[in-house]
Amino acid sequence: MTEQSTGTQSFIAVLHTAGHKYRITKAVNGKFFAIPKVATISDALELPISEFKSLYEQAGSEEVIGTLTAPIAADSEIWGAGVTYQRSRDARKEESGIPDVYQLVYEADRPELFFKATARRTVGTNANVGIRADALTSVPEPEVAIVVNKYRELIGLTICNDMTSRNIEGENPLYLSQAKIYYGSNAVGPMIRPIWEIKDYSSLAIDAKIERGTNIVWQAQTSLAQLNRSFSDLIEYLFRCQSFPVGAILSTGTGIVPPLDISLEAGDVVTINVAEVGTLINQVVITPIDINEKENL
Ligand code: DO4
Ligand code: MG
Repeated sequence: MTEQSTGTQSFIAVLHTAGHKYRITKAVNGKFFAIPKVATISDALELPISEFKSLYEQAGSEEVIGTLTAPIAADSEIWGAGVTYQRSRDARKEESGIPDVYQLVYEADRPELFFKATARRTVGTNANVGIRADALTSVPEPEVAIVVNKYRELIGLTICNDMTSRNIEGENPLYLSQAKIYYGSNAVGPMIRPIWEIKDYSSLAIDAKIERGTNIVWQAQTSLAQLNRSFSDLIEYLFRCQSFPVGAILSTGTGIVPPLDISLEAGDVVTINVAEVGTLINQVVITPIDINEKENL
């Protein structure tokens, strides 16, 4: 029997084990099981979805023990899409000295796509995310991320916190890479919900908050119904003129952005919940250092 027919939820989870930094498993009821013939997310994303699903459904006999980490592999590429929600467009226009580019990209056929992270710059749930020591203002970007195999098939959904150094991007959009890519600038997880277990993802609720000590300093919500692009359109553009032999994770953009007077501080806790997908929780540190080398190796 499949999880769908029994109503039990399952997730694609990655564990840091004694022998493997990024071991793929199937999580059911708090336990993690080996998936036959598949050791990593990259192995899974090299297979057509029908083959991977069939192996995934066979998992359940060999339990794997380890610590939950980001649902990626050592060679994963994580990409971002930008200005895909009206709220993101408006926030960029407010913060930027050059607002027109955001209006133009929101309306254009071609989406904004950017390289976001490698495994080294990515953490999972309950790990630390970073704010740049040289940024004046930093914000979380709570996003639904799509996991796509090498055949452009959508395998599942996860959550991405596309951490952003707001004043650096605001000063000049050409500083985007510095605003978006640094140690600890990306959190993904906690796990991947297989797409075949989600009946209708078109309007999943997305909630986020920043806690500082015992106070909630910001919280907001949106839904995937507000996304101004389709997943298939984003995938089609991502795969134009390039291939992804071990698949890719594409974060689909933020629909909630804090007001200009809110900036992350060390010690803050960022929580992002996406219905049917899970809750990603990260504590904030100031990062001149390689978070993954310090904490997760
Ligand atoms: O244009 C800059 C990046 C936008 C972004 O990351 C988002 O809208 O989520
Ligand atoms: Mg973003």
